[in-house]
Amino acid sequence: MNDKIDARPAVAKKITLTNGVELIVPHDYSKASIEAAIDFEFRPSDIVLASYPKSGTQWTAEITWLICNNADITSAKSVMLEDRFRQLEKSPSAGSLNQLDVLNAWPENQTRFIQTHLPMELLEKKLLCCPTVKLIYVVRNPKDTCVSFYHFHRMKMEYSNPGPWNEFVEKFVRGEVTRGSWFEHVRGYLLANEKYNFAHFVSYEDMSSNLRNEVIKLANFLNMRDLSEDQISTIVEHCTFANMKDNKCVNYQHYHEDGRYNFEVSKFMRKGIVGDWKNHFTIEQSEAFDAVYEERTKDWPLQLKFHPVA
Ligand code: PPS
Repeated sequence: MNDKIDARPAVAKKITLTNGVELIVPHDYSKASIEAAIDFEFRPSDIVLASYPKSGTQWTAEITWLICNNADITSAKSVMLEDRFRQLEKSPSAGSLNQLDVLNAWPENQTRFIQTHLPMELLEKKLLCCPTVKLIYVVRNPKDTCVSFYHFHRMKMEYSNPGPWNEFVEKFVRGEVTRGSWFEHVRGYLLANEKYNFAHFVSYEDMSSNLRNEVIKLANFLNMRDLSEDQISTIVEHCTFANMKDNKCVNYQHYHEDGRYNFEVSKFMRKGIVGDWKNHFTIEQSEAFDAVYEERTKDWPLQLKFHPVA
């Protein structure tokens, strides 16, 4: 690990919004950009992909974009995913465009693809104003999410220094990592969906075990039922981990080149597997995590099927 990473603060950046909600955000994100995102006016044709970080967001985004664009892999291989699927709350960095300006200037007759890690409590009001918005939520086994997030913290410069693994797991469980508690994030979307039935849930594990099936289910949700068998096969093939890992439009190699990520520490497309937690959690850590999981998910309207993982 180089000096630049070691110099990062160990504590994540916490902001308090005007409405009193506390959020933990990447160090380069501002209160102003989060508040602007919360006030964002959705359009009826928007597609919104929400997730806790490291749940398979970019994977689901690529699939969603291809489903809605006739499996156009030529464009998908030439235009960066972050330019096709805009992150709602991202603070404008030096020389880059404000995502909200780009989204607001989007032609009215074209679908906007919007990605967010904001909790549902901050989006609910505006989303409910636009009931035809297609909301997708991707969720992943929290132990694998935690492992992936740990390695992401190690290599992403705007994040806090994760410290050693055993400390990071404890911070993750307490919700003291960037973006806050996994439990609260998932719970918020599950409860809202229980109430309004407006979202399509997809799991990393289901995509890993049967990607074709998940592509078809997502296409049905998006009312894109006319995709041919060949187009579905094209999407499935294009979105394998092996292919996405080598695709410069989705693998964030350019962030490594401009210094935002350090791929010598860990890559964005790291392992892409289910169950890597077994290589990181001790038996004691795993049992402690399971106990917290049981407690924190008791009141959830639905028990997610990745738990427990064999
Ligand atoms: S982020 O930063 O929140 O947008 O990250 P996110 O995209 O949600 O999650 C990154 C993890 O997803 C893995 N990934 C994939 N796995 C399997 N197949 C495909 N095609 C794929 N694309 C991305 C990526 O490798 C990260 O997981 P880990 O476990 O770290 O490898």
